[in-house]
Amino acid sequence: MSLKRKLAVALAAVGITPFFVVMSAGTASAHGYISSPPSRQAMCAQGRVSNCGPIVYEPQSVEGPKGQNNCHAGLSQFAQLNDDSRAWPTTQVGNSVTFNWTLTARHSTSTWQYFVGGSKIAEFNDGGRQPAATVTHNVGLGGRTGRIKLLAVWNIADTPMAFYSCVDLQVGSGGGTPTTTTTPTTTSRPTTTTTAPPVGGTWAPNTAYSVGSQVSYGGVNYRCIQAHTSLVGWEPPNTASLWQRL
Ligand SMILES: [Cu+2]
Repeated sequence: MSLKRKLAVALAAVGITPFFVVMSAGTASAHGYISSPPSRQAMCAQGRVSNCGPIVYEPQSVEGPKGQNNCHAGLSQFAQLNDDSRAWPTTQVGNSVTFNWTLTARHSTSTWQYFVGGSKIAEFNDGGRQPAATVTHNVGLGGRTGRIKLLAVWNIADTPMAFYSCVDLQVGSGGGTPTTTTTPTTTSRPTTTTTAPPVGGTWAPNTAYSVGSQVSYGGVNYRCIQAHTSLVGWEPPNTASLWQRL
């Protein structure tokens, strides 16, 4: 083998390495969902809606083939998300809404789409770029009022798949920012939506916490004030609506 040939082989090997790194990152089970205003899967994960099934453990996993017009990506295990007969809580908003996505895997993205009643009301084209861990879009609701179910779709650039989030909104007049109204309050909320017993010890993600559970985080003790299943990013110092500092 000539020196030139050896060099070519070596370069090819180097070139393959990052390819495998990218592939292994792509197999992560974590993806993304709309965290505020709370999507249906966020409502379930936070314990604000009960009897949701396994979505409470992985609100970021509503993934299915592109082009669907439903809330559960066609996945039978998440069928509850598509059940409009459930009493999904709404978030009061004005005619312009800021949607926040929490991405636990930053897949390269073609488009973000927003639908109401089957009509596309907004689209953002990322041109295949990799998004940040949080993504924010401002979407006008086109003068719609009253209760609406909005479907948001995250279309992945390098797979045939998309992620689906439905958000139930109560659209009032007068605009304003919705962020203050999405903060969970302590009034009139079911407090026994998870079955896990109180958990002591150190805070951990992907754990069901019930009201009254006590944890420590960063050397500080906290008490759970709203039942939820924890996620990375929901550490007690970041979630005053879930944890009260003791
Ligand atoms: Cu993913």
